[in-house]
Amino acid sequence: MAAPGENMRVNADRLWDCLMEMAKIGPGIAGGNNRQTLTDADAAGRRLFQSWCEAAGLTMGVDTMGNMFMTRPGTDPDALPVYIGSHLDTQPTGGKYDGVLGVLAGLEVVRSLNDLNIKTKHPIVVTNWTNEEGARFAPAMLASGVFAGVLTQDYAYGRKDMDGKSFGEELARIGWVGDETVGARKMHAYFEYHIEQGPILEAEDKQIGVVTHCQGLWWLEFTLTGREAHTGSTPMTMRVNAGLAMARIMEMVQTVAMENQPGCVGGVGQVKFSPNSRNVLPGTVVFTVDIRSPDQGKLDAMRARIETEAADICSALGVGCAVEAVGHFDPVTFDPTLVASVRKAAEELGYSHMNLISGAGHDACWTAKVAPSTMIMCPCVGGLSHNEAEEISKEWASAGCDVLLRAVVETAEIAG
Ligand code: HGY
Ligand code: MN
Ligand code: MN
Repeated sequence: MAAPGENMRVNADRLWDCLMEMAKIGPGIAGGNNRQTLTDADAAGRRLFQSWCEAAGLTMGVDTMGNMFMTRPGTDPDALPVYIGSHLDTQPTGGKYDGVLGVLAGLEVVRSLNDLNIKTKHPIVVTNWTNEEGARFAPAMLASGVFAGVLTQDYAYGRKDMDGKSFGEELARIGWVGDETVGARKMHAYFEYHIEQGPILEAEDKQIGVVTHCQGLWWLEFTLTGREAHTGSTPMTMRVNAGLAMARIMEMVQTVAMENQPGCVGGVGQVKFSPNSRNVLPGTVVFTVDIRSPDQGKLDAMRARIETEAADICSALGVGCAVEAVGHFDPVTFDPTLVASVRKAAEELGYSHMNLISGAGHDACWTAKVAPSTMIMCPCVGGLSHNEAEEISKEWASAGCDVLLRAVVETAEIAG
């Protein structure tokens, strides 16, 4: 006879329907989502998630960073909870699954345990981390970084978006400043299920990514100071062209990353020209260089070289150059015991799988500093993410959720 929970599976249709329902909140213009953190759309998504969780018998706790913790009690009140988390906020032109899959898969795990009437020794807590994306308020993984004690709440509250609004003001405005002290919660373990956001699993025809590591990251915010001048009447020899300096720095970043292959990436996703008028040479150019590598030495060497060569580029053009690291985490090694539990679950379920290093950053990178943590990944079509065309299949979504269910139950221990 099968042991309790031995052939557990989640309800694939219920998970998929929830994903599609959540995708209606903060819709994009091309089938994806624009549910940026601390917007009214984010608040609406939070309320929907809360209603689903409370209908599943979970109780909500919220900390002063707006992190949402939805608890299913265990049989041993002294046992630390097993957390399942990710994020409901999206990029401005985000997909329907980045982050959302992990949060709603956590809810599906709880719903499936309720259906099976399975109790666990350790409580289970489904988590929505505030501002994982870092699109509106840099850096990424802001609230989980405060939770892990890496960033201060004062720093986080003071972060400003492009319109000058602060994180603290916006969190209060949407009414999600909780009463729990951020970071006070202790975890037995943390699982995060996420789409790969890269091409490997699909190319290798694997259903499950057993994530062993996550590459490290630097976000270097450059502020270049040129001289505003007429783009027509100013002779080329008289220009102090911060826009040209930016272009040369971006080209240099590309060169540095390509010279450090394999395993390094570098690029720029956001640039702000001031005054940003088509016939005025920019007085100020602000942009963020995003570099990443699983190799600590290569990552730090790239940073040093980019900062040095950027200063030389600016000096040659008479452009002022200031740089501030606005985001960073070292390469992460996930907990070997939890990684093994994920791999075992995939094998028992008969799902094809492979080890994977996460190219994108995740809240698990910060929880790994305070608790045993690991990740599970599913493929995404063409490896595309941070694009409204981001797509997965219902089968991929539920296979990873089956693995999550099994690994979480093994870690939370079925109560007799
Ligand atoms: O930037 C990242 O890797 C994540 O998507 N926030
Ligand atoms: Mn994400
Ligand atoms: Mn993302």
